Amino acid sequence: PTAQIGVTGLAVMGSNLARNFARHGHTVALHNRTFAKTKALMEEHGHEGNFVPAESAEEFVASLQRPRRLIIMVKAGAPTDAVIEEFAPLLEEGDVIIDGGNAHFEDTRRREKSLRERGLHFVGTGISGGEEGALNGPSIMPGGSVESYKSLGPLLESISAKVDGTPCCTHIGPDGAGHFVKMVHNGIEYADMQLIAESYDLLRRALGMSPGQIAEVFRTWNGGRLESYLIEITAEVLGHTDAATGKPFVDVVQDQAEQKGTGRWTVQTALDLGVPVSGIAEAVFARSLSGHAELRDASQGLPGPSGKGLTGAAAERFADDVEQALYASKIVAYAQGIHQIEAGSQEYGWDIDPGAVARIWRGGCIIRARFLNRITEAYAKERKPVTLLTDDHFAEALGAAQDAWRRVVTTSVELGVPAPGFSAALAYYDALRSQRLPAALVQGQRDFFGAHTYRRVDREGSFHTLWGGDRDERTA
Ligand code: NBP
Repeated sequence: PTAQIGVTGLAVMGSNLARNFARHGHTVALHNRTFAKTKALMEEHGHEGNFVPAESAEEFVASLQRPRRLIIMVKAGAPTDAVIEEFAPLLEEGDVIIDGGNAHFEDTRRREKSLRERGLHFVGTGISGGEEGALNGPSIMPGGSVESYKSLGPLLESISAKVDGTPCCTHIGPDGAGHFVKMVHNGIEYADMQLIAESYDLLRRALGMSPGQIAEVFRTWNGGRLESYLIEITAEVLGHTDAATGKPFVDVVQDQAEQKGTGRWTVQTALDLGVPVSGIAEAVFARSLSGHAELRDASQGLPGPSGKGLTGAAAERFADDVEQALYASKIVAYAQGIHQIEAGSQEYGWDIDPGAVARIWRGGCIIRARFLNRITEAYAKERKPVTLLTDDHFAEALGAAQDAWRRVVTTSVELGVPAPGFSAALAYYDALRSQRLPAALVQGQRDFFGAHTYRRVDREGSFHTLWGGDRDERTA
């Protein structure tokens, strides 16, 4: 056998990963259910490196050096289980099956457990960066055992994106940790995109700027602390003119955002873990709201505010205000996502280092951004921050941004421009800084109607007030 790694599932992601491995000097075994795809890949790109095409599963497995490492890049869900079942019986103890698809981490936990019992390593791996990333360097988030990473890690690190010479790939933690972190990455991506979209909407509707002018604003922002892939492509999209109509591209696209489900998984999981990811949730809901055409049609006649737009000094500074609001809200989205990663890590015993996660998100993936360096620094400190918001750097940035952030939310409310991402982020910030929350009243209500009991600020124990009687307090 000559191949160091094998890829089965040669649609766009699998093909590009295989080519990426080959370009880095690895011999790559190729397999796909439909052999025509394998042949097509060989014809088009066979000259790029050392490939070993295989028609059958047996041939494919036989071409792999031991411990065998084979990456499955097929459609997530039942196809992944089918492929695992096809290959597992052909493998031997210590071999490593890698699932690079977008699997739910609970599926990954189940598969890992069952394959571990059969003496095989199973590595659920998050891969971000889309087709382009798969070919030129993605961000890679592998789960699975420490032992599997010893033989697999160097291969994955060699094809990953690099930032300052550091690979955007690290062992995240056991079993489903990699797919969990990829899921939260996508949740943060939803929030990031929503916040950028709200910034554009406010600049357009409050200041009357054209998409082309707003593209320029984003280009400027991309030269500063907001520098990131998403800001960069936003400027490109806003600056693009539709060839057929000559109109701004953004004006000819239907305003109904679609989703594949990883944002929804993030929020569902956060609900289960009891983690308040309000910014990510608003982003997911904003997409589903946009898709409800019937609600929006029926609501066209609803009255709006009398405010028209900004003028004078408020207009002058508004773009700068939005930049501040965007940066502050982005910090909140990442703080919430990291909280979820920490909660998942605790629940499942993964021991994930948030600083290392931020480090491998600096390149290759969709949310790659300059400010991720700051997150890595925050978690490299002797005393880890309880929340990203209270790390010195971020606390200072939030403090400096908050007046502008409040003005932006106020303006959105006054003009009737929805900004659920900005408002949710600000409400989260204010909730964390509040000494007392009205949750005390909620506890009183719960005790009143359901005898759910409450704890007191001044004494240990649980209490219940006899609301229907003499209102005496009892120890519960
Ligand atoms: P697809 O998700 O479109 O899957 C197509 C591949 O799955 C083909 O190779 C197909 O084989 C194979 N397949 C199917 Br469908 N059912 C099968 C079965 N029962 N047995 C064996 N093979 C089967 O490919 P993709 O877009 O390249 O994505 C691959 C994975 O990577 C997915 O999990 C996706 O969510 C994830 N991902 C995608 C992106 C992206 O940007 N596209 C980014 C990150 C992750 P055939 O040729 O014989 O039909």
